[in-house]
Amino acid sequence: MTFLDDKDRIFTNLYGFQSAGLKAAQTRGDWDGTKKLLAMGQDAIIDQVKESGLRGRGGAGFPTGVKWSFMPKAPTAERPSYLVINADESEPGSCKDREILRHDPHKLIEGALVAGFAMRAKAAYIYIRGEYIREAEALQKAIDEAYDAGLIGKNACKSGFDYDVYLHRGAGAYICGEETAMIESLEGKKGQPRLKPPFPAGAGLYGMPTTVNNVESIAVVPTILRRGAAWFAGFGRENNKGTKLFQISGHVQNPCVVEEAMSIPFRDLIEKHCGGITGGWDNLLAVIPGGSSVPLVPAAEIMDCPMDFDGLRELGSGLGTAAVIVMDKSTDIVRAISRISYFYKHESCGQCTPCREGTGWMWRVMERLVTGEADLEEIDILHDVTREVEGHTICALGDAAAWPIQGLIRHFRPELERRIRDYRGTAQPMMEAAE
Ligand code: L3W
Ligand code: SF4
Repeated sequence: MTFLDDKDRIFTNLYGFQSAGLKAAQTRGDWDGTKKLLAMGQDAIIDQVKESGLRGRGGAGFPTGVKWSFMPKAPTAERPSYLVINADESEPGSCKDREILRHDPHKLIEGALVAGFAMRAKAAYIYIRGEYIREAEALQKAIDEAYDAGLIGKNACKSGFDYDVYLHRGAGAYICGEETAMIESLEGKKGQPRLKPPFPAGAGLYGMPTTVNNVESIAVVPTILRRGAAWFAGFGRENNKGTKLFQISGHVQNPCVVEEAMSIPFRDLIEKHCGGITGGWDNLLAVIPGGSSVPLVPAAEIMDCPMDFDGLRELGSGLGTAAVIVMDKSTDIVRAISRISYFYKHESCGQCTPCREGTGWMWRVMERLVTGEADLEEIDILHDVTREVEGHTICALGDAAAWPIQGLIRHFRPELERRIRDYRGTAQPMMEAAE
């Protein structure tokens, strides 16, 4: 395995060793010749992004250049286009966008300009999660600097293109990270997902053509254009290209956020950047590789898995946001998944029945499994309920609530059965203790 060299890192201030301010960002190469990038023209920029193989970094992995190409070629004053940047990073385990917002905000703002220009947008709205207070301050400071320097706003970078960037703070609802709920929230309404289609590219913010992209997806674009699509596509493998921010938490020696080549095998990622598993490799139990929405993968299966969209999909899981949650053998895996169930029950917006009722139902059975109070047959009933929720809801939160439980049943059924046999009544219900 070849690891990513420092010279190939896009996020050169990820750890905040230097200032996040404009001057320091410029010494790192940001805003260098942006006018020339824009002079490539809209279609050429979109083609480069397509050729780079960049896929959305917010969880779904939709090809970024293809998404941009859905936007109208000739928006009008009555029907302008918008770019919405999803900085509502709320997926348990995810904390990569936070580092960009804190330490490399100019990469995001420059990316917002270039992406907005390419899709012929009038403005960008960056929707940041309410809890990211310092990050919002850092980002607003960088936006103000960019306006003062003439990099955005009227005649941005002296390109003749007028472009505004607005920062909008959320109020703590996970569901506002879903793109259409985010759009509703931006419009001043309660953040609840819309039915798709229509996709935002057809009818998004204020009913206008809109693209919603993740922070990382936008922030890498100026570097891709400067260094070339082929350079970016040189990392990873077919269909899974580029560099990627991995966020590794849990039972590793050094939890961290790190930029690596896509498709790095799990074992190499952890050895190189995290100093291994606590208690050694034999102590690894399971990994949730893409944030709390994706099913866990048992230790033996993930060791040599390429950490990318296809590699993890083949294991019945997913790359998601690349939030890698590592669990060693000290983990009560049933309790861990029950806690995730509680999260989805709490965050369900409640507008569709399978999710509103199903998330509560699934969590209550999970709690009975934690304490061993459940009957054996409830394992299959629980699995049936997850199948009824999955794919039958307006947005992906229903799937996200169902998949972790399906993963638990698939890989840890003997443990569930053992608890029911041996454990009945000996553990405290977790949420009663927590609330
Ligand atoms: C036009 C078409 N546009 C698809 C667009 C669509 C969206 C993108 C992907 O969920 C997942 C979710 C989480 N014409 C289109 C089209 N599009 N077909 O492509 O769409 P979709 O529906 O596949 O995904 P989504 O609704 O955006 C995102 C999962 O990511 N997740 C991560 C969550 C992460 C956070 C965070 O903290 N950052 O919340 C982890 O697994 O569960 O499955 O733009 O409009 N024909
Ligand atoms: Fe709301 Fe859940 Fe339906 Fe999504 S799936 S719209 S969160 S009720």
